Amino acid sequence: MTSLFPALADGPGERSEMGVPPDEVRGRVALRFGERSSTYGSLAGAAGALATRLRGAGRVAVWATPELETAVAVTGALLAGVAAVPLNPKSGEKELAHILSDSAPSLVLAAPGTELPAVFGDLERLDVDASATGSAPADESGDGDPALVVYTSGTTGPPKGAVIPRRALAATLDALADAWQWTADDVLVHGLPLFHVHGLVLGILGPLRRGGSVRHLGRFSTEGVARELSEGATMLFGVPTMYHRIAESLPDDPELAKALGRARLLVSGSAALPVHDHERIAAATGRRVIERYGMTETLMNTSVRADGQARAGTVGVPLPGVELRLVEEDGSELAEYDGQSVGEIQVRGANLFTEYLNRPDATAAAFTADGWFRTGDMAVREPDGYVRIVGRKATDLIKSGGYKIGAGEIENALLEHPEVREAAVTGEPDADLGERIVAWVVAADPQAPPAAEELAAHVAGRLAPHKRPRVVRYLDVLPRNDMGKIMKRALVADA
Ligand code: MCA
Ligand code: AMP
Repeated sequence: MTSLFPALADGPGERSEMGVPPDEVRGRVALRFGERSSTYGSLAGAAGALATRLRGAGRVAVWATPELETAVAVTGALLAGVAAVPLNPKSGEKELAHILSDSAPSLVLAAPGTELPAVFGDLERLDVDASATGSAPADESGDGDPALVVYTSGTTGPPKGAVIPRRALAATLDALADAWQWTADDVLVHGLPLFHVHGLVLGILGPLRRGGSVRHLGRFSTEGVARELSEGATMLFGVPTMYHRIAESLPDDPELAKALGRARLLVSGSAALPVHDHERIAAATGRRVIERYGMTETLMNTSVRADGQARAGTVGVPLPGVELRLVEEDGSELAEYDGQSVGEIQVRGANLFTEYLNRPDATAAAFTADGWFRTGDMAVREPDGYVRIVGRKATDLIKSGGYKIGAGEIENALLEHPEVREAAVTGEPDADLGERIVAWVVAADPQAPPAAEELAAHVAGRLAPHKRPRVVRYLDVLPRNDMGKIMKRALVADA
């Protein structure tokens, strides 16, 4: 297929697809992480050198710290035609062991000096040299070849690896360029993690595909956002928790309001942006946050367009190349655009993943016979085609801080604690996180139940800190139906 990154195109006299002479492109800053940055020229050299080394390496894991090396590692793998598996550097042992055995990488790429946990065993480690120089080998990969394997939680069991082909990256990023009028002149700021689609695909690969620039904050802060938007950044990507924190800071921070007012585009995604935060930001800055809706398995499906109307509570219209329909429980398609008829969102298009790695059963269950992907998200359509998400089919999926978390995964981890006899996990509304994880626990010894902090640390250490329960409620017994199944709705109602 044609290059994923025309601005990295190498070779004498070759002109990039943007029609700009390579010399001019090569001197342009592609990536900035704090004090460190990389031009297109130096990125081409570092990623090219890495690609030469990786050629034929099968799959490679990337220890996805929020640093320059992670961007170089993923770019190098893509130039080599090798699939990258981004890993959360805060993953606990159990989660990491699962991902490593499931994805079977041939080596792990990491920034020099970062320590890797023991669970990597004797897997070969390759330090990424962000100042190396080399040329990438000729790109022979096909558009259906895997580009990324991104792990995502389901309702039960351990996370599944969504295999994302190269064509999906190109399709989704080009559709967003159309919707957002996203060009090489844009400078993006974000502080998202680099092991998920939002921060990695949209936030790093997006600017690189456009020939534009990204400034990563290392970690999100309203100060960092204000600084970068005052110093030339044009776009901000964030999850609703980040926009909530911005909305909270705005009354006392006129500089932040001024900086946001200058932005060309403020984009929110990964979960629903509450109307209250949307309105507070609009009132203080004069700018409306636009929402886009996506999923690890589908990349981006819909968005409010840059030239469209940003309406709080809606995620805009299907992106170019994405077919979207609403379907009733019995599988029949809803024809209504009435803002009322609720159906499950199903999508089809070049933006989709190909399969869950090693999980043909789960892959088959995710698609209809005619190739539509079942998102599990419930929505209505407004008369003008805008999609409004109203809920989710599965109550056992929790969205906290923009992270998708399966209740079953946390229940299993809690049950491995010796002082826990029974456990159930639910999500409840949280102004900051959208939903917070609540653990309902029956202690082995009701007189001496394990402390909430201990259970949180237990889950954080095994799975990941963002999966830890924020609240623990102790019960003598869990409510169960006649079949013995835990009645989670009764738990939530009792809270
Ligand atoms: C706290 N910490 C702990 C413990 N408690 N560590 C170990 N054990 C504990 N018991 C540490 C954490 O590691 C972290 O460390 C710090 O305390 C704070 O953690 P946390 O409470 O999780 O952070 P937060 O401040 O609540 O995080 C809010 C956040 C974050 C920054 C908004 O939730 C976030 O980055 N969300 C982005 C999610 C995302 O990118 N989703 C995209 C997937 P330290 O201080 O070192 O950090 S969805 C997607 O990709 C689709 C396609 C889409 O549509 O976008
Ligand atoms: P993930 O599986 O982590 O990629 O998360 C995908 C899920 O995030 C989707 O299925 C939606 O439930 C949710 N999501 C993403 N963007 C939005 C949005 N703008 N509004 C509401 N929900 C969203």
